[in-house]
Amino acid sequence: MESALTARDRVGVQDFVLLENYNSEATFIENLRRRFRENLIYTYIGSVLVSVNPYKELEIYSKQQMERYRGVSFYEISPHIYALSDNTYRAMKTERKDQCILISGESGAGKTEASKKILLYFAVTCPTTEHAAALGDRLLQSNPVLEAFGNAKTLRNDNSSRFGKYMDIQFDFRGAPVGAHILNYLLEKSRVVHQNHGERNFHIFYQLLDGGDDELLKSLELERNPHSYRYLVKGNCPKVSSISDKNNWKVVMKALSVIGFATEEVQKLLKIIASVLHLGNVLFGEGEEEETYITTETQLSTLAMLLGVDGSALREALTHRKLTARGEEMITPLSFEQAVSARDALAKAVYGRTFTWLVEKINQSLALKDELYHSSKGSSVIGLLDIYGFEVLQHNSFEQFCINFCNEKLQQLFIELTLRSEQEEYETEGIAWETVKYFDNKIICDLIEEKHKGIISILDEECLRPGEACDVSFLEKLEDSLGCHPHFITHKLANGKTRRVMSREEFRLLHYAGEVNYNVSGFLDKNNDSLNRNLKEVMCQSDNQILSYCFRREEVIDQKRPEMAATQFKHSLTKLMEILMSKEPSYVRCIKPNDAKQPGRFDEVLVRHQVKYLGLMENLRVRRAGFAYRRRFEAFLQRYKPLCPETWPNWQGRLVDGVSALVKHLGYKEEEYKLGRSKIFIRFPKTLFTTEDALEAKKPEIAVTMQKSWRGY
Ligand code: AD9
Ligand code: MG
Repeated sequence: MESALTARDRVGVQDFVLLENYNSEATFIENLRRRFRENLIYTYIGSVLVSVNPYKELEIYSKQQMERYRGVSFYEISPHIYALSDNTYRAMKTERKDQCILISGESGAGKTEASKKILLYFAVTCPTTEHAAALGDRLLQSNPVLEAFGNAKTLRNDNSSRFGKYMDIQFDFRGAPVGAHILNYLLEKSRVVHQNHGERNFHIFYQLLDGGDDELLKSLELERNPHSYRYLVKGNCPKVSSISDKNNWKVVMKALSVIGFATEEVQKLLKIIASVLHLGNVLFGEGEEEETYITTETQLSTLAMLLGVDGSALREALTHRKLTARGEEMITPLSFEQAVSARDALAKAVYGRTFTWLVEKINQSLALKDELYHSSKGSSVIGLLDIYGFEVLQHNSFEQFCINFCNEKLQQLFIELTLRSEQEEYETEGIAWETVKYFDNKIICDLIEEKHKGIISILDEECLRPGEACDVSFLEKLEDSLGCHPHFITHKLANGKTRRVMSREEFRLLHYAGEVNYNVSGFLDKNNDSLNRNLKEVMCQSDNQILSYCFRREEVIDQKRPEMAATQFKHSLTKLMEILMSKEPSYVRCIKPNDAKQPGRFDEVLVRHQVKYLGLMENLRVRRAGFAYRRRFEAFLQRYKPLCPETWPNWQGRLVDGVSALVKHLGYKEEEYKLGRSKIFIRFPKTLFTTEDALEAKKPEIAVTMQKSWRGY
């Protein structure tokens, strides 16, 4: 039999806190690599779960595996997403405290897969009532629907979530799920009209063309070939080998019906999807007087039919703008470029608002039903956050700016909550708190979000000067106001010279995770996210109820300017932080092992970068400050009691005295450990390993009860 020592050499340690040299990044990565090679994709840092995407199906997610993890304490068996799910669930049930699981990592690291595994674990293992089972079904079925409409193939992930998602699951006092609610964040709408090379539009478009039957396509006046639609082939990659659009179409249609969408509603939804495709094929020409007109009249009438609006009103709204100046309405023709951008703005608005409607509709189906209201009293909630990770692309724009801002906020929360819980634990255990040094990224959050002074405020101000401001003037304003900020850089050097490596259209932010250059081109437009008023007027008269719900009359009448995109996002993040702060957090940190989406490849440079920006070393330092290992007295005694004649086979006295007798017998030195109120704290991993090895040597003599071993190293 392999000894504990050689097993450790081969597969590393299952908790990074047990690394002797915990300050070394190289040791950290080596531990990850060893485990990855053995298909051990999960490792803890204390209670944080680090997960490396295996890019292959592992046989560790079966129902039997779920049973193995039920009710078992975190450290007794090998690390797993089920262990984290089960611990969260039990903490919610026993302590009656709301929990949340925060999943982070870069695109393709496995966040969405992790969140689906957690959901499945709850659906399978929670107590079932008829209602809970039906809710579990709807909950699971909401995934394929949201993925069809909100995910797309990108260069980094064939099924990349292009929106952030936070889901609350509500449990009754018996621990059965009784309701759920989803919040969605910032859908990447620009993808509807443009995709980079090698990327696709949202899955649903391709699913409809590939999977919809002839009759359906005919009624929507669609052709099967995606090449017929300009919006679908900007990235020149309508087919993806790993994806079966046809099968997924069936899955999505079934899911919609399980969730409770009526047939007519699905028809209306599909009309909207088809209308976006037709809208992309509306083309413009320029007359001799530079007036813009539509050259694709048949397309326009099909489009009007599908949108359920008046054709001539739509034509006019796509080529003219209505303005109110000094109480008078004026109609001015749009230039060719303006018409193209009005058309694209309409496509983005129609798709984006329909997506929001879809989430609301799913929420209605998952909502806590009135008749269950009483049984849910005193119940608790588990929240699940699957949100875009830090992004650094070749070309970073407004979307990356928002995504990375979101990650700064989450990092801030993480630092605050981890430190807080460490401190609280030391206090409740009556052990002196040793302060830890860490980088506080509040300075970067302020740089972005501070009122009047931050980047978002400056951006909003520029958006309020139509005609005068442009992307470049926005950059100049940033330079004027923030040029001296230690985390903000542009091409201008303090001595008046220019930094040659940066373009004149970029600003660089020194994020906690690394440096990112943002190109300001398009910032104002994307932040404005506006739709001409006459297009809104046409849309709110639609006879498609989904559209008339999405485009309200009040919006046209109300002249007040709606919040701009970045500010809206900032406010939704503030609310999200409040929600998360009020809950007990658990963390899943996902790592992508290579860029080729291949199993078995562990690219060290790529992994090192992620370890850095996920703040894992910092996390480990906080966790290791002072003590490497801590365990409740009863768990410690239960495991090691065979090593001491006084405690074996049973200790009858107080737990603390038993632990004390045990460690004295084992020869622990005073500086090696401390006894708190309910836990023992051990300073160095070496002490624990020596004890483990002694246990291993004694194993043949030990009763079967001890066999729930830690062989999961
Ligand atoms: V993005 O930010 O939405 O672009 P995610 O969500 O982090 O990204 P995702 O969960 O979609 O990544 O995982 C990407 C792909 O990796 C999946 O489609 C699977 O093919 C693969 N994957 C991820 N996790 C696992 C796993 N535990 N087992 C097997 C996995 N394959
Ligand atoms: Mg995802």
